[in-house]
Amino acid sequence: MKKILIVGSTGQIGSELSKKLRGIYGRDNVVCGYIAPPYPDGFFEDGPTVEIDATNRQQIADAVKKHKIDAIYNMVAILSATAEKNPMLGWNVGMGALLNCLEVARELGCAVFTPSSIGAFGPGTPPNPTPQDTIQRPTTMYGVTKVAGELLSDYYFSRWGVDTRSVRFPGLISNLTQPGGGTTDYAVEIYYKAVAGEKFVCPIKQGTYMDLMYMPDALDAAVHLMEADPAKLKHRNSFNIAAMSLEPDMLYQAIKRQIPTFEMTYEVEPVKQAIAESWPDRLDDTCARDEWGWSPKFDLEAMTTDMIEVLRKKKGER
Ligand code: AKB
Repeated sequence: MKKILIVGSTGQIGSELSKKLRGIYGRDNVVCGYIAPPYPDGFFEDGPTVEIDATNRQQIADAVKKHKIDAIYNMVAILSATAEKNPMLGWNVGMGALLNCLEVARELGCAVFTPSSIGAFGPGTPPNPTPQDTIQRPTTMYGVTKVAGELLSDYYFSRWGVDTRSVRFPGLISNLTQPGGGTTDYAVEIYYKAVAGEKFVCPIKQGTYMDLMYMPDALDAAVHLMEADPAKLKHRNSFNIAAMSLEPDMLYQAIKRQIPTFEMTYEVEPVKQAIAESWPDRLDDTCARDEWGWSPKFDLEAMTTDMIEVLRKKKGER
């Protein structure tokens, strides 16, 4: 059975990915790397864990050797709005973690999955639809690290034969661990506010379209790509994947259909708005569909129903 190390396993994606991978590969075959609290509920009881600062290569190498790891999922990132406030942090953490994972993978023979993002595109990119292979001149530090990361991962594949694979995630909507410091975080917060019976103040202007995706589809994408037949992959780092192209009012109306008392107003945050406007409206994911069978399950209505149900249950438990 495959043995997996998740670096950055307590964040928005990592906390759900660990459960998904343990369900597929077995509890003891997925080792969760962590650096600092908060930890998801049951984190230390649900399976093996290891303290790892991803900017410390030796700590990653030690964990890979100790647990005989075959594949590293590198989920470490400083999201777009935070990286814009502290660009050096964004670069050092994003690139430091990736380079360390790639070097350890090269030396010890592991595969590496690293998410890229819609943030890897910029204002010069065709926005609708954004082709798989196109102009990538992002204007954010987050985007710069994502483009550099895609290139570096392809370099490690072509130069050293390291099995590197990646998808460009849209803004992810989820209900286990909240994101922090992202431009698309509004699309998660809106659900928390609606279920709490509170008004939501949206930081993104009405009419600003971005790709969004429900977490179960994002996790499926990572697993399917990592399980794909390498002979069928013409691309590697990184695949466009898409599920929904939405603007804030569409989310608001979808929630309002289920919670009619819900209210939203706008108070645009200029940094987030500028980032959002520099990103595509809708990615073309034909290559992912053709090369490894990508196909999302959740649309806006299905996601909204599920989000509200899960968040209501969580609220009831408290
Ligand atoms: C962000 O908003 O920074 C992330 C992303 C789209 O990569 N959610």
